[in-house]
Amino acid sequence: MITTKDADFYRENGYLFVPGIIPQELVEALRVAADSSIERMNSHQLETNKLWRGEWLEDEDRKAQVIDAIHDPHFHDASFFRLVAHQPLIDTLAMLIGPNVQLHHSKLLAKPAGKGGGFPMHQDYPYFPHEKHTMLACSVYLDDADEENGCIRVVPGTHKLGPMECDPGGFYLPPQDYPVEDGTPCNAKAGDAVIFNYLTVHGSAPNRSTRPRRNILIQARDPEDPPINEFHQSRGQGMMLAGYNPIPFEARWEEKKATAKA
Ligand SMILES: O=C(O)CCC(=O)C(=O)O
Repeated sequence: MITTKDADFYRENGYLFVPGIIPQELVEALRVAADSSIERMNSHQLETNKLWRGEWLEDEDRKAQVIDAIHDPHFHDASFFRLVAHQPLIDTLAMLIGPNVQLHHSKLLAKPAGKGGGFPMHQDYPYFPHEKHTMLACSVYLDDADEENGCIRVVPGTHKLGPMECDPGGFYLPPQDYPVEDGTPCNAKAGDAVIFNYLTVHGSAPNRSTRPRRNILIQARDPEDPPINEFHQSRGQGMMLAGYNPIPFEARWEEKKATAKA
Protein backbone atom coordinates (compact mmCIF):
# COMPACT_ATOMS: atom_id res chain seq x y z
CA MET A 1 0.00 0.00 0.00
CA ILE A 2 1.37 3.44 -0.82
CA THR A 3 1.48 6.32 1.67
CA THR A 4 0.08 9.86 1.42
CA LYS A 5 3.70 10.95 0.84
CA ASP A 6 3.79 8.68 -2.23
CA ALA A 7 0.49 10.16 -3.43
CA ASP A 8 1.98 13.67 -2.98
CA PHE A 9 5.02 12.57 -5.03
CA TYR A 10 2.67 11.39 -7.80
CA ARG A 11 0.75 14.69 -7.77
CA GLU A 12 3.98 16.70 -7.89
CA ASN A 13 5.91 14.61 -10.43
CA GLY A 14 3.19 12.91 -12.47
CA TYR A 15 4.53 9.41 -11.84
CA LEU A 16 5.24 6.95 -9.04
CA PHE A 17 7.30 3.80 -8.69
CA VAL A 18 5.56 1.11 -6.60
CA PRO A 19 7.84 -1.82 -5.72
CA GLY A 20 6.64 -5.40 -5.24
CA ILE A 21 2.92 -4.76 -5.67
CA ILE A 22 2.23 -8.05 -7.48
CA PRO A 23 3.13 -11.38 -5.82
CA GLN A 24 5.62 -13.54 -7.74
CA GLU A 25 3.10 -16.38 -8.06
CA LEU A 26 0.76 -14.07 -10.00
CA VAL A 27 3.66 -12.64 -12.04
CA GLU A 28 4.59 -16.17 -13.13
CA ALA A 29 0.99 -16.98 -14.09
CA LEU A 30 0.85 -13.70 -16.04
CA ARG A 31 4.03 -14.50 -17.98
CA VAL A 32 2.54 -17.82 -19.09
CA ALA A 33 -0.77 -16.09 -19.91
CA ALA A 34 1.06 -13.36 -21.87
CA ASP A 35 2.98 -15.74 -24.11
CA SER A 36 0.08 -18.13 -24.66
CA SER A 37 -2.39 -15.30 -25.43
CA ILE A 38 -0.04 -13.88 -28.08
CA GLU A 39 0.48 -17.37 -29.54
CA ARG A 40 -3.29 -17.98 -29.66
CA MET A 41 -3.86 -14.66 -31.45
CA ASN A 42 -1.15 -15.50 -33.98
CA SER A 43 -2.49 -19.03 -34.49
CA HIS A 44 -5.77 -17.37 -35.54
CA GLN A 45 -3.84 -15.22 -38.02
CA LEU A 46 -4.44 -12.16 -35.85
CA GLU A 47 -1.57 -9.68 -36.03
CA THR A 48 -0.16 -8.71 -32.63
CA ASN A 49 2.73 -6.53 -33.79
CA LYS A 50 1.53 -3.01 -32.97
CA LEU A 51 4.76 -1.07 -33.47
CA TRP A 52 3.79 2.59 -33.75
CA ARG A 53 3.40 4.11 -37.18
CA GLY A 54 4.87 7.46 -38.14
CA GLU A 55 8.20 8.80 -39.26
CA TRP A 56 9.91 8.59 -35.89
CA LEU A 57 11.66 5.34 -36.95
CA GLU A 58 14.04 4.61 -39.82
CA ASP A 59 12.48 2.18 -42.35
CA GLU A 60 15.08 -0.46 -41.51
CA ASP A 61 14.18 -0.40 -37.79
CA ARG A 62 10.48 -0.45 -38.58
CA LYS A 63 10.96 -3.68 -40.53
CA ALA A 64 13.15 -5.28 -37.86
CA GLN A 65 11.30 -4.29 -34.68
CA VAL A 66 8.25 -5.80 -33.03
CA ILE A 67 5.95 -4.84 -30.18
CA ASP A 68 3.35 -7.49 -29.50
CA ALA A 69 0.26 -5.94 -27.96
CA ILE A 70 -3.16 -7.22 -26.92
CA HIS A 71 -5.82 -4.82 -25.75
CA ASP A 72 -7.98 -5.90 -22.81
CA PRO A 73 -6.13 -9.16 -22.17
CA HIS A 74 -8.59 -9.86 -19.31
CA PHE A 75 -10.82 -11.18 -22.13
CA HIS A 76 -8.09 -13.65 -23.12
CA ASP A 77 -6.99 -15.27 -19.88
CA ALA A 78 -8.35 -15.20 -16.32
CA SER A 79 -4.89 -14.39 -14.91
CA PHE A 80 -5.27 -10.88 -16.35
CA PHE A 81 -8.59 -10.53 -14.59
CA ARG A 82 -6.87 -11.54 -11.33
CA LEU A 83 -4.44 -8.69 -11.99
CA VAL A 84 -7.08 -5.97 -12.52
CA ALA A 85 -8.90 -7.29 -9.43
CA HIS A 86 -5.75 -7.43 -7.27
CA GLN A 87 -6.75 -5.53 -4.13
CA PRO A 88 -3.38 -3.90 -3.26
CA LEU A 89 -3.26 -2.55 -6.82
CA ILE A 90 -6.83 -1.23 -6.59
CA ASP A 91 -6.11 0.36 -3.19
CA THR A 92 -3.10 2.08 -4.70
CA LEU A 93 -5.14 3.46 -7.61
CA ALA A 94 -7.78 4.72 -5.15
CA MET A 95 -5.08 6.64 -3.25
CA LEU A 96 -4.21 8.45 -6.48
CA ILE A 97 -7.61 8.81 -8.19
CA GLY A 98 -10.08 8.87 -5.31
CA PRO A 99 -12.49 6.34 -3.77
CA ASN A 100 -14.24 5.63 -7.08
CA VAL A 101 -11.99 4.03 -9.69
CA GLN A 102 -13.19 2.99 -13.12
CA LEU A 103 -11.34 0.82 -15.62
CA HIS A 104 -10.86 2.40 -19.04
CA HIS A 105 -8.85 -0.41 -20.66
CA SER A 106 -5.87 -2.66 -20.17
CA LYS A 107 -3.09 -3.62 -22.54
CA LEU A 108 -0.45 -6.35 -22.66
CA LEU A 109 2.87 -5.35 -24.24
CA ALA A 110 5.74 -7.65 -25.08
CA LYS A 111 9.07 -6.43 -26.41
CA PRO A 112 10.84 -9.60 -27.57
CA ALA A 113 14.55 -10.00 -26.81
CA GLY A 114 16.81 -8.28 -29.31
CA LYS A 115 14.07 -6.97 -31.59
CA GLY A 116 11.46 -5.39 -29.30
CA GLY A 117 10.63 -1.88 -30.51
CA GLY A 118 10.35 1.32 -28.51
CA PHE A 119 7.79 4.08 -28.07
CA PRO A 120 8.50 7.69 -29.05
CA MET A 121 7.95 10.20 -26.24
CA HIS A 122 4.26 11.06 -25.98
CA GLN A 123 1.34 11.83 -23.74
CA ASP A 124 -1.55 9.33 -23.67
CA TYR A 125 -4.02 12.25 -23.56
CA PRO A 126 -4.71 12.50 -27.35
CA TYR A 127 -5.80 8.84 -27.47
CA PHE A 128 -8.51 9.22 -24.84
CA PRO A 129 -8.90 12.85 -23.72
CA HIS A 130 -10.93 13.51 -20.56
CA GLU A 131 -12.11 16.72 -18.93
CA LYS A 132 -10.44 16.45 -15.53
CA HIS A 133 -7.24 14.55 -16.36
CA THR A 134 -7.67 11.89 -13.67
CA MET A 135 -6.69 9.13 -16.13
CA LEU A 136 -3.52 7.26 -15.28
CA ALA A 137 -1.62 4.21 -16.47
CA CYS A 138 -0.42 1.59 -14.05
CA SER A 139 2.32 -0.37 -15.80
CA VAL A 140 2.98 -3.71 -14.11
CA TYR A 141 6.23 -5.43 -15.05
CA LEU A 142 6.35 -9.17 -15.70
CA ASP A 143 10.12 -9.06 -16.30
CA ASP A 144 12.93 -7.07 -14.74
CA ALA A 145 13.14 -3.91 -16.85
CA ASP A 146 16.17 -1.68 -17.28
CA GLU A 147 17.72 0.60 -19.88
CA GLU A 148 19.04 -2.37 -21.87
CA ASN A 149 15.67 -4.03 -22.44
CA GLY A 150 13.74 -0.78 -22.87
CA CYS A 151 12.24 0.18 -19.50
CA ILE A 152 9.74 3.02 -19.47
CA ARG A 153 11.12 6.57 -19.29
CA VAL A 154 9.19 9.56 -17.98
CA VAL A 155 9.70 13.32 -17.92
CA PRO A 156 8.80 14.32 -14.35
CA GLY A 157 6.43 17.25 -13.95
CA THR A 158 5.24 17.35 -17.58
CA HIS A 159 1.68 16.46 -16.46
CA LYS A 160 1.48 20.09 -15.31
CA LEU A 161 1.98 21.37 -18.86
CA GLY A 162 -1.45 20.22 -20.05
CA PRO A 163 -2.01 18.71 -23.51
CA MET A 164 1.01 19.35 -25.76
CA GLU A 165 1.29 19.74 -29.52
CA CYS A 166 2.01 16.45 -31.32
CA ASP A 167 4.22 15.68 -34.31
CA PRO A 168 2.18 15.98 -37.55
CA GLY A 169 3.02 12.28 -38.14
CA GLY A 170 1.09 10.96 -35.15
CA PHE A 171 0.18 11.32 -31.50
CA TYR A 172 3.78 11.64 -30.34
CA LEU A 173 6.03 14.60 -29.53
CA PRO A 174 8.60 15.78 -32.10
CA PRO A 175 11.43 13.25 -31.54
CA GLN A 176 14.13 15.90 -32.09
CA ASP A 177 12.72 17.97 -29.19
CA TYR A 178 11.93 15.00 -26.95
CA PRO A 179 14.54 12.26 -27.40
CA VAL A 180 13.67 9.07 -25.53
CA GLU A 181 17.16 9.02 -23.93
CA ASP A 182 16.38 12.29 -22.10
CA GLY A 183 13.55 10.68 -20.13
CA THR A 184 14.18 9.43 -16.58
CA PRO A 185 14.52 5.63 -16.79
CA CYS A 186 12.23 3.74 -14.40
CA ASN A 187 14.17 0.56 -13.72
CA ALA A 188 11.91 -2.06 -12.19
CA LYS A 189 11.81 -5.69 -11.08
CA ALA A 190 9.14 -8.16 -12.14
CA GLY A 191 6.11 -7.48 -9.92
CA ASP A 192 6.84 -3.74 -9.54
CA ALA A 193 4.62 -1.06 -11.06
CA VAL A 194 5.26 2.36 -12.55
CA ILE A 195 2.21 4.61 -12.45
CA PHE A 196 1.95 7.78 -14.51
CA ASN A 197 -0.71 10.33 -15.37
CA TYR A 198 -1.91 10.35 -19.00
CA LEU A 199 -0.42 13.85 -19.42
CA THR A 200 3.04 12.79 -18.23
CA VAL A 201 5.44 12.61 -21.16
CA HIS A 202 6.80 9.06 -21.47
CA GLY A 203 8.27 6.58 -23.94
CA SER A 204 10.79 3.76 -24.06
CA ALA A 205 13.81 2.59 -26.05
CA PRO A 206 13.99 -0.67 -28.03
CA ASN A 207 14.88 -3.92 -26.31
CA ARG A 208 18.54 -4.48 -27.21
CA SER A 209 19.07 -7.20 -24.61
CA THR A 210 18.79 -10.99 -24.74
CA ARG A 211 15.82 -10.84 -22.30
CA PRO A 212 12.14 -10.18 -23.05
CA ARG A 213 10.38 -7.14 -21.57
CA ARG A 214 6.69 -7.78 -20.89
CA ASN A 215 4.32 -5.48 -19.03
CA ILE A 216 0.61 -4.83 -18.59
CA LEU A 217 -0.83 -1.33 -18.58
CA ILE A 218 -4.03 -0.70 -16.66
CA GLN A 219 -5.65 2.60 -17.56
CA ALA A 220 -8.10 3.90 -14.98
CA ARG A 221 -9.97 7.11 -14.17
CA ASP A 222 -12.47 8.74 -11.83
CA PRO A 223 -15.94 7.86 -13.21
CA GLU A 224 -16.89 11.54 -12.78
CA ASP A 225 -14.20 12.57 -15.27
CA PRO A 226 -16.08 12.40 -18.58
CA PRO A 227 -14.35 11.63 -21.89
CA ILE A 228 -14.14 14.54 -24.34
CA ASN A 229 -14.73 12.21 -27.30
CA GLU A 230 -15.69 8.57 -27.87
CA PHE A 231 -12.55 7.82 -29.90
CA HIS A 232 -11.29 5.00 -27.68
CA GLN A 233 -13.90 2.31 -27.00
CA SER A 234 -12.84 -0.88 -25.32
CA ARG A 235 -14.44 -4.08 -24.09
CA GLY A 236 -14.91 -3.92 -20.34
CA GLN A 237 -14.63 -0.15 -20.36
CA GLY A 238 -16.41 1.38 -17.39
CA MET A 239 -16.01 -1.60 -15.03
CA MET A 240 -15.78 -0.33 -11.47
CA LEU A 241 -12.57 -1.37 -9.70
CA ALA A 242 -13.22 0.57 -6.48
CA GLY A 243 -16.21 2.37 -5.00
CA TYR A 244 -19.26 3.06 -7.15
CA ASN A 245 -20.29 4.89 -10.30
CA PRO A 246 -22.16 8.07 -9.30
CA ILE A 247 -23.42 8.48 -12.88
CA PRO A 248 -25.05 5.20 -14.00
CA PHE A 249 -24.23 4.25 -17.58
CA GLU A 250 -27.93 4.21 -18.37
CA ALA A 251 -28.12 7.91 -17.42
CA ARG A 252 -25.37 8.72 -19.94
CA TRP A 253 -27.18 6.77 -22.67
CA GLU A 254 -30.41 8.66 -21.96
CA GLU A 255 -28.48 11.94 -22.06
CA LYS A 256 -26.91 10.96 -25.40
CA LYS A 257 -30.25 9.94 -26.90
CA ALA A 258 -31.77 13.28 -25.82
CA THR A 259 -28.82 15.24 -27.32
CA ALA A 260 -29.07 13.26 -30.60
CA LYS A 261 -32.81 14.03 -30.88
CA ALA A 262 -32.43 17.76 -30.10
O1 LIG B 1 5.61 0.31 -21.83
C1 LIG B 1 6.19 1.10 -22.57
O2 LIG B 1 7.35 0.95 -22.92
C2 LIG B 1 5.48 2.31 -23.08
C3 LIG B 1 4.04 2.06 -23.37
C4 LIG B 1 3.34 3.29 -23.82
O3 LIG B 1 3.88 4.36 -23.79
C5 LIG B 1 1.97 3.24 -24.28
O4 LIG B 1 1.43 2.14 -24.51
O5 LIG B 1 1.40 4.33 -24.47
